[in-house]
Amino acid sequence: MAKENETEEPGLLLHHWDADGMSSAAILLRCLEGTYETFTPTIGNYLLNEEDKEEIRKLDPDHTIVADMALPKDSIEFLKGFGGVHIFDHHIQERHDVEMHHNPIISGKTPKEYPSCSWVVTEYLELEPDILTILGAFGDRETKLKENERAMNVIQPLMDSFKVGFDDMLRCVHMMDTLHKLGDRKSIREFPWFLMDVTHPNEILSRKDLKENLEKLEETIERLSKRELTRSKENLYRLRLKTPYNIISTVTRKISWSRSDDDIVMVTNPSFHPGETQVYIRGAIPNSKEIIEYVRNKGHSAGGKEDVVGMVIPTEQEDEILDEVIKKL
Ligand SMILES: [Mn+2]
Repeated sequence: MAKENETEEPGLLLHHWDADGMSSAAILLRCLEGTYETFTPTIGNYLLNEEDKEEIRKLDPDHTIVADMALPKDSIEFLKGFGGVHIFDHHIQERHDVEMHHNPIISGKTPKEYPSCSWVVTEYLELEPDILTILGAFGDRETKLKENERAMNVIQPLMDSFKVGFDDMLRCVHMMDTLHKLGDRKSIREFPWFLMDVTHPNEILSRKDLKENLEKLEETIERLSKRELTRSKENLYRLRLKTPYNIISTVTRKISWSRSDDDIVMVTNPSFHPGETQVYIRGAIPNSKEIIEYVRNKGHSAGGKEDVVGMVIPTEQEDEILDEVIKKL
């Protein structure tokens, strides 16, 4: 991979906007030769939209490396139009027809063995696990890492050598993840360049800007979760936010956890992306699968689990879609 980029055009290093994506990109930057442009898609979109594509066309990359993002086929086809595509990932996804698609999870390995993309990249490059390797894992797994003995056997000695604890590492990734929660895409793209020189967690913990971000977000989440809900059905409670921050999942979880298990909480926010409404539903959802399918069949992004559904729908169709969703609740 090192000698590949011998032309004038930079390579494109496209990474997820979260702590794992930024850490994986930083590991790659340490090893790549030639010039690279870091890029993250529009926050919240697991695909390349027209704006993203326009920017990539302007960059006209020689080739692309994708880290920690399961992009759909048409986005990958778009990238292939510029040159070779190499993918490092750990999400469940279809195997793409590209130069290289390295994803141990689709080859049958378990998330316990590969808790993050940073883990995948570290192993692929035959590096010793270090601060960046474990930052990615903390970002994606948080406290669940404690149950992963295999991963902890790598993480614990590193934390000991840094003289930091589990909570300090968690704080690092929470600080890093403030960037996407605040929608600060520019800083996300710059962060791997800072991260690639980091050797100790204190270099992250001491970043004043990230500390301030964290305080601002915590204060906002606290305030919004205390807002009065409207009751729109038997056990369905709703809240409409108008926040430029990507915090709907945290706010919904906080409200839901403070209420009875029989309640359903639906939170909407039309102010993160203009024209799009984020929707989060949490609690005693009788049929989350059916709701996800309904929204996907309408051509919109939706996902979730038994007790949580998240979606992004056009604001102009919000009432129509949510009326149908509510009928199913
Ligand atoms: Mn990841």
